[in-house]
Order: sequence, then structure tokens, then C-alpha cells
Amino acid sequence: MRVPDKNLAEIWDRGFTVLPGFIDKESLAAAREALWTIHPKPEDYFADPGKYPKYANSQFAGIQLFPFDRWELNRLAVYPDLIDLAERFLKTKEIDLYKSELWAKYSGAINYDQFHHRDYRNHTIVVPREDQMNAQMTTFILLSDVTSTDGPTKVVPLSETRDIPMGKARTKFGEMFDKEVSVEGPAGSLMVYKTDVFHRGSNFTAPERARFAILTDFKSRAWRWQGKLAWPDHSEKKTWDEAIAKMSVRQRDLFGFPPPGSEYWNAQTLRDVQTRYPDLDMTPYRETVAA
Ligand SMILES: O=C(O)CCC(=O)C(=O)O
Repeated sequence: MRVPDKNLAEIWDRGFTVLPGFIDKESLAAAREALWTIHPKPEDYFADPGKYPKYANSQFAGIQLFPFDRWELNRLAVYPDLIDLAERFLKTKEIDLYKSELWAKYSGAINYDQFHHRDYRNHTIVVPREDQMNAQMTTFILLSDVTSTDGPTKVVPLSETRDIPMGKARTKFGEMFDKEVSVEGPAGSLMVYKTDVFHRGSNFTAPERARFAILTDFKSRAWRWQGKLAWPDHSEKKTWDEAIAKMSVRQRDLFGFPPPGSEYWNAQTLRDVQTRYPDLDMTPYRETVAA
């Protein structure tokens, strides 16, 4: 679903927005099916949590970085309506997808409660500008229904925190609990917030519940001091090759893949990139190189 302008305006005004029904039904069903090849279904996990000790290691133990093991999940990180939103939010097509994670949480594995924080501390080496210039856009796509008991993200609207200087990124646990909004929605919902928005992960409040989400973040290409992951460091995974081959020219560009017409392309690079990615259709790149 194309994100309506009113949701975009809400990100600027309130700091966040939630949009149910963002992912089409077919893509969502395929992603959920693929999910169970990476993480246990809730009924399997709760039948014997001891079989899956890794989820108890830390709040972040259920995170897999992009590329995920299945294309049906990877393609949600580059979902065309998400790219459209990022371009509209960042007011340019020159954008980077700078982080994507698949995150599984299971009730009782560990306490998922966090203090409120602004995410910028590991998304830039400086701080966001108060005038919102080149703000970064962080997103959650919910792959499972999230109700009040399912460890929803708790977000504090910007109107409540405007007086807190940008240099302060963390609060004491419990501070602002009375101001937070619980982000809930059915599987397929999109949640978007900015990196200057105070929010926190919360714990499950019911047994045998689980939460699954894909968290993908975008930035303008203009500022090198923003970012999180270096894609070449993740490009040796087998599913990276598959994703590169299956993505469109537009989607590849989000990761810094040289676009058609780039000075990078010549007869040698066309040949050798094809060797690296045998399934990649090089036509759009070849067409811009003089024979
Ligand atoms: O998982 C969530 O709902 C939020 C997590 C979060 O804010 C964080 O880990 O920085």
C-alpha cells in the first residue's frame, strides 16, 4: 500500500506513524512461511524453550542481519512502497538503505524491557539536526500481530520531548512511561519513526507470545556520518547473490551497487561482475557502456 501523505506528515509532526495493511497479503504469507525456516514457530518454541537456548542470550539474540536466509523476507526490506516512502521522506532519490534486521522475540526467553532512547547513537557518529535536515527514517514491518501483550514498541510523541537537548539520547528506566504510546497492529503493518524520537522495546505481558519484525532504515546519500552497516561486509552470504540477481536496478542502487551509466562500468567490470553474479541480468548496465 502506498503510504498516504497524512502518515508522512505524522512522522514529521509526531515523530512516528503506524499503517496497518501496508504489506500485500501474498507477500506477507510468503514471508511468514519463510520465517519458520529461520526461527521456530511459536508453538514449536513454547513446546520446549530449552531446545532454543540462544534466544535467552540477550534481547538481541533473535536478530539476523540482511541478507536474510530467504528471498521472501529479503524482498520486504526493498518493498517498492517502502522505497517510495523513503524517497518522499528524504525528498530525494539519492538514498541508502543502511540497515535491515529480522528480529524474533519469544515471551519468557529474556526480559525485553528497555529504557527510552533515541536511536541515533548507533545510526550516526554525530547527532541529528533539530531542524530535521537529512533526518533518518527507521521502519518496522510487523510479521506477526502485535497487541498490547506482545512486547510492542513504546514511542514518546515528539511534542513531549522537544525540550530535551539532542545530545541526550537516553533516559532512566521508567521516566516518561506515562507519556509513551504503544505501537500495535496486525501482521503486515508498517511502523516508521525518526532517530531523534524517544522509544523503547517492551517486555511481553502474556505467556506463549512471540513477535517477528523486519527493521529497515534509510538515509540520504549526502551525509557520510550517518549509517550502520557496510554492505560489502555482508556480501559473501549466498543469499546476497540471490538478492542482487532478483532485485531491480532501483533496489540494487539502495545498497550502493553502481547504477547504469556509472563510470565503474566498462567491458572488464561487465564481464567480471557477471562472473561474480552468474544469475544477474547485466543488460541495463551493458546498454550504457560503449561497445
Ligand atoms: O524492539 C523494539 O520494539 C524496539 C527496540 C529498540 O528500540 C532498540 O533495540 O533500540
